[in-house]
Parts: sequence; structure tokens; C-alpha cells
Amino acid sequence: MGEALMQDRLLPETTHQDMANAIRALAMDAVQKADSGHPGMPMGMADVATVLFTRFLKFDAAHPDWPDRDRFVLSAGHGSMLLYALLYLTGYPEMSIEEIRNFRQLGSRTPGHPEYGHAPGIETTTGPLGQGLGNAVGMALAERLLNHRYGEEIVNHFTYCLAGDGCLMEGISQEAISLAGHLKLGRLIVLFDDNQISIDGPTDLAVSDDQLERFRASHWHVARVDGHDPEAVALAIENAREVTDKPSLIACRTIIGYGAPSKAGTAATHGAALGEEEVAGTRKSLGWHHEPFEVPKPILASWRAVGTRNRAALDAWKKVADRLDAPARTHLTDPIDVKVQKDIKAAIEAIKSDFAKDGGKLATRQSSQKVLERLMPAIPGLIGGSADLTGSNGTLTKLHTILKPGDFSGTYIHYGVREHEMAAAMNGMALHGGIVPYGGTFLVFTDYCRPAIRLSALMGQRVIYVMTHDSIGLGEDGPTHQPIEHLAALRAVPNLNVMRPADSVECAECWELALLAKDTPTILALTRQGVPLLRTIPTKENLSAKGAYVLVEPKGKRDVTLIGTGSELSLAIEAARSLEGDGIKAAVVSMPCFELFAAQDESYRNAVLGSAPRVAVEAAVEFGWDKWLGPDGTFVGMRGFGASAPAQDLYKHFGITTDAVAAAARNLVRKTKR
Ligand SMILES: Cc1ncc(C[n+]2csc(CCOP(=O)(O)OP(=O)(O)O)c2C)c(N)n1
Repeated sequence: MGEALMQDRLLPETTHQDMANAIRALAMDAVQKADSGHPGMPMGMADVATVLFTRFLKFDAAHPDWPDRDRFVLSAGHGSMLLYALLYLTGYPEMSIEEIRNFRQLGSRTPGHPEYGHAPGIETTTGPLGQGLGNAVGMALAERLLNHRYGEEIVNHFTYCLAGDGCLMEGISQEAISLAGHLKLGRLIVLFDDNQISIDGPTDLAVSDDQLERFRASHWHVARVDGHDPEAVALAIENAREVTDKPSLIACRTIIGYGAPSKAGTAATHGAALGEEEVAGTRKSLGWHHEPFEVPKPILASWRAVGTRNRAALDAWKKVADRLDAPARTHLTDPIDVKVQKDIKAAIEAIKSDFAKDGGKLATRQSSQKVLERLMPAIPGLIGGSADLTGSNGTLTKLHTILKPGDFSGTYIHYGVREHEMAAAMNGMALHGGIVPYGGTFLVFTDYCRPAIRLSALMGQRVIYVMTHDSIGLGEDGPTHQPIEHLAALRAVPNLNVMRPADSVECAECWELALLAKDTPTILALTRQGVPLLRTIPTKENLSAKGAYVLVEPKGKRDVTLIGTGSELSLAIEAARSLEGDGIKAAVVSMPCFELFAAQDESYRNAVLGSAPRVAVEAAVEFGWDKWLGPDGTFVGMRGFGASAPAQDLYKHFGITTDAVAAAARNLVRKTKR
């Protein structure tokens, strides 16, 4: 208790109530001005946030990148004004009062929901409920991983997560809570805004869970407090910080829209401006007699003091961090620096030439495993895992050690059958810094990860999704497990590289590209079944880097261009051979990544695609292929769901064969010559 009381005395001129009311006023005024937004949550949680920021949170507003800062995740992202108010009040340089006035306007640093990268202090993008909680688990995990590697003096911080009823109703919360409890993430503290209101009204319309019992069942430390009693909140946080082998839940009973005379405690304050009259009434009831966006000097000064109160701790940290050797210091924030990049390139080059020499048939999931084994020594921050498909995904190598509850020396995480949380946790780890996460499941279950994959892309995070069993080629598991529309759906996500390597050499190249794409997540779509080696001539150059390239160029003018990806590239090559017998000159293009190809200049794309008619082959739906096929091209692929049978039978049954590709090409050539 000593520390909390002492820090409280840092604010002699103002009371807790003044500090909390400043948040409430800014939130309601900004929402009123924008005539849109969510005032209720910030007004309700202002007391809890004030206690957290003034007494506990380790941060420095002028140094938002301090690697050992506590992380504050606003999982209930609709209450974004709570975060913006805190960033402004504590003095983050880029969060001016102008930004608060411009809440929700184009180009502001204060968008409707907090967006990572818009302003320092926004640790992650939140808004899709539950994602922030999922990220927070990943951040708390990253903290423990790095604590183990760097020691107490360098990495030793808490992750606080503010979650609402909505976050806890979402399915992802169950995966997150269960994983965090299992792993004993004692540095994770969830502050639950237990206001019993959501959009439709009182939460008992839809839910009657005993949240404390629910968390307790997953091995959490739990407490319930009056969220408007600052001392009770402080005591609960202090107790939670003492519990080192369990994450903590503090259910804070609050009143949504606290202070609003007629609307407090009702859903009316959740997601709409209070209205001029109610705003005026709130000013009266809170005793806040200041103009909109005006925070009296003494109150602002007290808040600003909060923003610098950890300066001595920061300086002490810097001194210790300066004693780290240079690469270790860099890797805290930049796990793939120039030296690691070089090591990755060398490892990839070496394994490419080994693959080319071996010459054997190999599933790309197995190639991926071999690549990983080479990469492990090169990348200290590489943390792998799988959602209970380790053997199938090939995500574990003999160089990994398994992470165990409470023992964070491992480099491999058994996420359990929790695909969504795996993806959200990987986002959290990447955002935390110091970690390069990759995780596996079947490609078809990207559907279960999709909301988090979308956020990896939106936030520009280097997260690598190892998605195996990437087509009907997985065979007997049948249509429930065979991805059909997934490549198209993933290719539709902006800033997401979807890579489907055709053989082991391309697989190594795609891994290199994924690791070097600092601001872009990658899906590696890998086969279950063996595929022949197609890149038999070793190249130093990463041919996959441009997204597509000519693998076979016929002598003389092309009659047709055959485009293939992944396991179907070999069909295109065989088809080209068969066409050659008929005197048809077919080029073969390998296209492991649409997105990288689309980013090339037109002259390169034209050179690769050529002017002859095109046939594309991919064991998936056609959706999205028109871009490369043009109006006259033919697609050979899937038109509906798959079936349960051995892979070869399925390819035949669905007409995805060398003969089908060759026939389509002959048809096109005949038409153009007519
Ligand atoms: C995944 C997802 N579904 C739906 C929404 C829309 N939504 C925003 S807030 C909210 C209700 C949240 O209730 P609660 O967490 O209790 O917030 P409070 O009313 O206390 O502000 C909903 C359904 C969303 N943002 N994300």
C-alpha cells in the first residue's frame, strides 16, 4: 500500500475527483462535438483509469517507446475517448487538445476506435470486441518470454487490459482467459468494466455468467470492487500485482455514463452524444464548471506530473539497458535487424541449394519445417507454435524447446485448439516488440482466425501464419477440411501477403519474404501432400520476391501462358510438355504471391504474363483470378466444395489435371488462331 499512498501525494492541488472528472468532461464534450461516439464507458471507468495511471502504470508520456513500459490495452475500443483523454492529459506530445476536438474526423489522431500507429500510446487497434483482450494475453506472454531472456532489470512490466461486458461475451475471450490462466501469466491484470449495460440494454437480456467464477475456473486471481471507490480499486490492483503465478481479474462495478443526471446507468449513454441539455446537467452534477475542452491549469498540471512520474525509473532502466551488448539492445525492439537479415539470407540460400540438390518429392509443410530448423539459430526472437496441429503443420523442429506454464524459457507454444486466440496473441507479441511470432493450423481454419488476421494486416504487424493442408490435396478428411474459397478470401485482405509456394525452393524463398516483410503479415499456404521439386536449377536470387516469374519460356513466340500456384504448378509444367508435342508453345508462370506481383511495375507484369491467351490452374475457386487471366483466359480449379477421397482421386474427379490444363490451352489457341 505504501507506494500507492506516496504517489497519491504527488497531486497536492487536485483531488482524485478532479482528475477523473477531467476525463469525463473531455469524453462527453468530444462526443458531443463529433455528434458521434461512446461517452458512457469513459465516464464510467474514469475513476479506475485515474487510479491506474496516477498510482500504478509504469510509463513516460515523453518516451512512449520505452520497451519496459507497462502496456495498457483498451479492449473496449468503443470507449476510445478514455484513452485519448489520458494521452492528452498525461502529455503525450502528439495528443494535443486540437486532436481531442477533432475526435473521429478525417486525418485526426483520434479515430472512432483506437488505431495502432495513429498516436504514440495506442498499443493496439481495438474495436472488434475481445481482440484487445486476446492481444493483451500475447503481450503478457511476450513480457515473460523476454523477461526470461533479458532478466528482471530489463524486462519486468505489467500488461493492463480494460475489457467490458462485450469483450467477455465474445468467444475469443474464453480462449484468451483459458490460455492465460494455463500459462500462469501473472503480469496480466484485466480491469473489467462491470457496468451491466451493453447496447441493447441491461446485460441480463443476454448473459447471466458469473464472471468471477468463470475466470476462477481458469486459474485466475479474482476480485470485485466498487469501481467508483479509488482506494478500493487501488487496493485491488495492488493485491493483483502481488499474485505472480496467476493472471488477475478485477471486476469493477461502475455506472455507465457516471454523472449524467438522467442517462447514467442506462444504455442511452453507451454510443451516442448525451445532448446539450444532458451535458449541461452533467457539468452541474459533477461540479465541473469549465468550458468544453478546457481543463483548469492545476488539474492539467497534476495530470502532466503523472506523465513524468516514472522519469527516474526510466533513467535507471536506460543505464542498465546501455550495458547490454549492442545486438541484444537492438533486438528488444527490432528482432530482425540488419545482421539477422543477413543471417536469414545466408540460411535460405544454403537450404535452397540443398533442396535443389536433394531433388526429391516433399510436401511444402515438410519443406517449411526444414527451413525453420535452419532459421532457428539465426533469429533469437522467433517464437513458434500451433493450435494443436504441431505434427501436421511441421511447426516444431528439434531446435525448439516447449514453453511450459510458469517457465518461459521455451521457444514453442502449444496454443491448444484455440486458433483465434493464437492469432490474436501473435498480434500482441508482435506489437510488444522483441518477438517474431509464427503459428500454424489448417488453411481452412483461417476462418477461425480471420478477425485477428485482418487486424495483423490493418496494424501492419509481422505475423506469420503457417497454414497447411491447403487444398483438396489433403484428401480423405473431406470437404469440411478442404479450403476452397480461403485463398480468395485472404487475398481480398489489404496488406496481407498470401503465399502458396510450389516446391521446397519456393517454400524457402517465401519464408525469407515473410520474415523480411516488417509491416506486412504473411499467410504461408502449404501442402499436405508431396510435391515434386520444380526449381532444379539453384538461383541465388529470390525468384518469388516479385510474386510471379517465368519458370518455362518456350523458344519463339508464346502461343499460350500457363499460370500455376502451389501444388498445381507441376500440372502446368506437364501440360506445357504435352502441348509441345502438338507444336504449341506454352510458357509456364509460377505465381506464389498475387500481392507481390501486383506491386511490380507494369512492364515486369506484362513481360511475365505475355500477350498470348492464359490458362490458370489452382485447386480453389476462380474468384480473383480474372485480374491475371484477362477476359479471354480459362481457369482450371474448383467450382464447389470438395469431397472425401484420396487426393489423386479428387484431382481427377474435380478435373484438375494435366489433361484439363492442356485441353483448355488447346481450346484457347484454336480460338485465337481462328
Ligand atoms: C465483435 C464486435 N461485435 C459487435 C460490436 C459492436 N459493439 C460495440 S460496443 C458493443 C456493446 C459492448 O458492451 P459493453 O462492453 O458492455 O460496453 P459498454 O456498454 O459498457 O460501453 C457492441 C455490441 C463490436 N464493436 N465488436
